[in-house]
Amino acid sequence: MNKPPFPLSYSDEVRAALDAGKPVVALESTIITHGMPWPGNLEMARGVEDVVRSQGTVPATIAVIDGTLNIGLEDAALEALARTPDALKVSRADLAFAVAMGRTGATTVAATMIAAQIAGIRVFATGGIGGVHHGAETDFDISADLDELARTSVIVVCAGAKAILDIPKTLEVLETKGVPVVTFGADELPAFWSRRSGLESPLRLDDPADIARFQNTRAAMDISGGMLVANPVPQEDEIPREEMDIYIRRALDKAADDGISGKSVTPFLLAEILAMTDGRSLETNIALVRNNALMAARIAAALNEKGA
Ligand code: PSU
Ligand code: MN
Repeated sequence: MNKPPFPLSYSDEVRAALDAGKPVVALESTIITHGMPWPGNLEMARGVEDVVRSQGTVPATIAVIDGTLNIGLEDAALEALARTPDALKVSRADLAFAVAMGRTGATTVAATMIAAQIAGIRVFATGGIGGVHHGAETDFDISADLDELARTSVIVVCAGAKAILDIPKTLEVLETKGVPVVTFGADELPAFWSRRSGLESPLRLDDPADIARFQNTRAAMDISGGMLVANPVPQEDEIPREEMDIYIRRALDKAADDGISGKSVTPFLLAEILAMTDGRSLETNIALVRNNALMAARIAAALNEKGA
């Protein structure tokens, strides 16, 4: 039986690239609506798209707009979304809800992976992924991003996990689920705003072509699922770990005092840290997303080369 169609739309630029077999990089939108404040969020989103274009690859920012799953947003739609902080934050559980009910929703890493797979896009750049939260052994707060990485064959480039998460537990869950974690150009896993986490990376590669070869080999062996590429923030943009740890601890205490739970936890912590660092964390955040977009573009180009 054919699946019934659902509202799906491609930007002209993405449609043309996919038709021509040109490399495309998916970009998420929760970072725009829930990860950064206006107007820095729009500036970030546009800048990141331009970084992808600078490599001869095409950006596909993904979101649900009034019930249509958009693969690539025209600039006016991108701006409108950036001005909609009350957009739904949609993950695997509610991506189809937003589509079915005609709502507007920003996609998390998990939902963006699903959309990328629908479109045949194999690489995706973000800032940080969701993971296992501190205290997950009692409140079970583990992001759906981890399950998605286990089941959907898309390479996700991030700057590591933020220490607002329990990074050792996040690594354990990824290992259990069979998700490769590859740090680019370093032995130590990065921690988002900081280049160092104190944890050894499970795998290391130094060339985007090797990342492409690794993922292609997994596919050839029928090993389905995504891959997490951790790309350390450039040195000149980082905020050292010792300094970040202080802000993170304070934000976590406040979240506990205020009884924040569920989907609100990550956005709450990010907003608190932004306020505490007087916007410096935002500058670092923008720099690392751009750096990840560049890496994703290089991997997408490598995947496109014959024989990779
Ligand atoms: N982590 C960040 N910045 C983000 C997010 C996570 O450092 O913006 C967003 C991503 O879209 C991610 C989502 O997929 O939050 C995870 O949310 P949750 O923990 O509720 O699954
Ligand atoms: Mn959660």
